Amino acid sequence: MTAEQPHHRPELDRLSLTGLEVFAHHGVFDFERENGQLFVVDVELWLDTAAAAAGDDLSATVHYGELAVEIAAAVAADPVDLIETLAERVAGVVLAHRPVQRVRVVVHKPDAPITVPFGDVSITIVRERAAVRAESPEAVRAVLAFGSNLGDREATVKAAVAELAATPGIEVLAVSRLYETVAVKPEGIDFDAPGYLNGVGIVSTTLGPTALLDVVNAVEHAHGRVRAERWGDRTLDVDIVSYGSLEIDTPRLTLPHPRAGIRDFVLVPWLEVDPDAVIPGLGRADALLDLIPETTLRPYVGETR
Ligand code: A4P
Ligand code: MG
Repeated sequence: MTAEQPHHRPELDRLSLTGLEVFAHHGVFDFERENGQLFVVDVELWLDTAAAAAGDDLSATVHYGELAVEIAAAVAADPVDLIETLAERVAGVVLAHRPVQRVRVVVHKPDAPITVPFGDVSITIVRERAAVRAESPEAVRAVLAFGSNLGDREATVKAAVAELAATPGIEVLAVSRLYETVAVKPEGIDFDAPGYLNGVGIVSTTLGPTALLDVVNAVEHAHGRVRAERWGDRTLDVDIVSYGSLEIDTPRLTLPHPRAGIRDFVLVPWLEVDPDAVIPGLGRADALLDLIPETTLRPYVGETR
């Protein structure tokens, strides 16, 4: 079935420019409009630099010095209420450069008027050149697993789903309920660790598998995910359970996810939204679930205090 076949787009190169500081007057409050504050912008550009490298030709790539000046000018321009709006503006400036196929923009507002102590607040968006989307022939069905055991777990997972749904090239087809689950650590089940909320989403995507991983990593990052220890506590984990019928094992990406078939916290929510779910190469999810001896998971009914 063609819809299940991944399209093989060559991997693009990446150029990044981070920590660009601009003083500007964005915000919803009058004092923000009057006084102004610091905005910090990171951009990551996906483009093919082979031609530029072959000819040592600056015109075939993006001049990062000029780009920095353009972004700074765009950020300093007309004040807007939201960092979301600002991020869109920056993405537009970057995509105006022909060689850029895709861009990730992060806008930080480190001095935002928040009444409790905080480290940073930022928005991350990923935008593609329209032609790239149009060129992508087929949409592929992918299954994503969400997990969170730190912070406001429910809000984080819901925000992650919304961010994925808002990403060009991703359409969210179904989302399971959330399940309360006990943390699995390399040593086994850990009742002392904070409990997880787990859920599964089914998406249709025109992004290639690595591009999809880039997006889910960006969403994790935007929710303060830090990677300290294996299977450590986390604000947000988004794994790609499967991508069409693709089976690959590369340093960054293994598909299907190697442990999906032994995890009730993946199989149960997945079966809820797709009773005929199949793990490529492994078989039906319901049969795999039957092999798991006991389960501690239960549907999440909201915080009990
Ligand atoms: N990576 C390779 N393949 C994939 C894929 N299919 N999807 C790479 C996503 N990422 C993939 O992942 C480590 C690296 O795996 C990434 O850099 C990516 O390039 P990570 O998210 O940084 O770390 P992780 O989540 O700790 O690793 P992993 O291997 O995804 O762990 P698991 O097996 O998913 O376990 N207990 C409960 N109750 N609920 C949970 O959700 N999750 C884990 C994580 C442990 N215990 C849990 C839960
Ligand atoms: Mg993970």
